[in-house]
Amino acid sequence: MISLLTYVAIILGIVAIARLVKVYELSATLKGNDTEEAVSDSDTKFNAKLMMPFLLAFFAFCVYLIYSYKDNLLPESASEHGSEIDTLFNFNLIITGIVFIAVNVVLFYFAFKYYSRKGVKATYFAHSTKLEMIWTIVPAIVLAVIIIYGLAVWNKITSPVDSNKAIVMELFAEQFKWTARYGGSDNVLGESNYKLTADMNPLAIDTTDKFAWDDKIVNGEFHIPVNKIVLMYFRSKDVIHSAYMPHFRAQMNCVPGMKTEFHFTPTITTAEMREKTKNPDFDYVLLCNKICGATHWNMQMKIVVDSEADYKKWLAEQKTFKDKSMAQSNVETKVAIN
Ligand SMILES: [Cu+2]
Repeated sequence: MISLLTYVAIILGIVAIARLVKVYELSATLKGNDTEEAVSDSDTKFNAKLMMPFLLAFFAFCVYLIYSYKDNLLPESASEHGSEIDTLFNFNLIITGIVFIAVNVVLFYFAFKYYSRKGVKATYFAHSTKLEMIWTIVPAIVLAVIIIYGLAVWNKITSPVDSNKAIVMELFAEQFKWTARYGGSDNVLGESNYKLTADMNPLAIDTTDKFAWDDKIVNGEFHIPVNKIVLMYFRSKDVIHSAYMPHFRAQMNCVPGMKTEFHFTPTITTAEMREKTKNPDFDYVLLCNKICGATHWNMQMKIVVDSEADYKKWLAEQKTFKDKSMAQSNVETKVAIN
């Protein structure tokens, strides 16, 4: 594929140089004010005729691109609200697609149809109220529909959720990794304050807050149960990151010094999705979608969607914040003694 593109680029480069030489010759002739000689009728006609094959080749290339990259598209959405996002996306794609096709057809067809002919003058008018009304009002209506529909979907998806009915957790972003924290047995996240950030306390958790003691902190991968609302809070240690979970059609900025939130309900377990995609290695993934530094590209964490029983089993195996800090302080004490 790359080699084919290289050949195409070389051929286009040669064509471009040939045209530049021609332009140089034409401008030399024009300097002698001999315009009739410079642009011959047959030249204009030839260029006009090229417009239609170019248009067809251009659309064929677009279709080829869509076909060859279709495997990189996301599988069906794995969250409750995801289908609404997909419908909204497709609605926008259809509208912009219609405009894209119409504009290009008209652009090249008119250039072909109305090429310069000797003795034929173009109609000239300086102003047309009717025309200006059409090209102002029609796009205004279409844009209003797109924006109002988009806002309605967004308001529905982000409407507040009862935290008692949800699994409360947090995603903590830093250059260049993610850490997940769960509310623990009380399902409440302990308070945090960026001023408490320390080597021993990288998540800046308030250790005096009892709600924090049973919090579970996990790295590498995190699990969520299927068909349960997951209420996620987001924080960042350093710069703005963006928590992006493409399969759940979910994304939220992680901003230093403040908490953001998003909630969604996963509907397909990892095992089910592996069957659906016929890919035994399929995994849901959390990515950073804001260029945040040198290894931003690799800032990711695996997400596992489990049955509720499996999720509970996994969570029970994770150490609590208190256990972890006790273990940590024991190590510190031993080091001090030695
Ligand atoms: Cu990042």
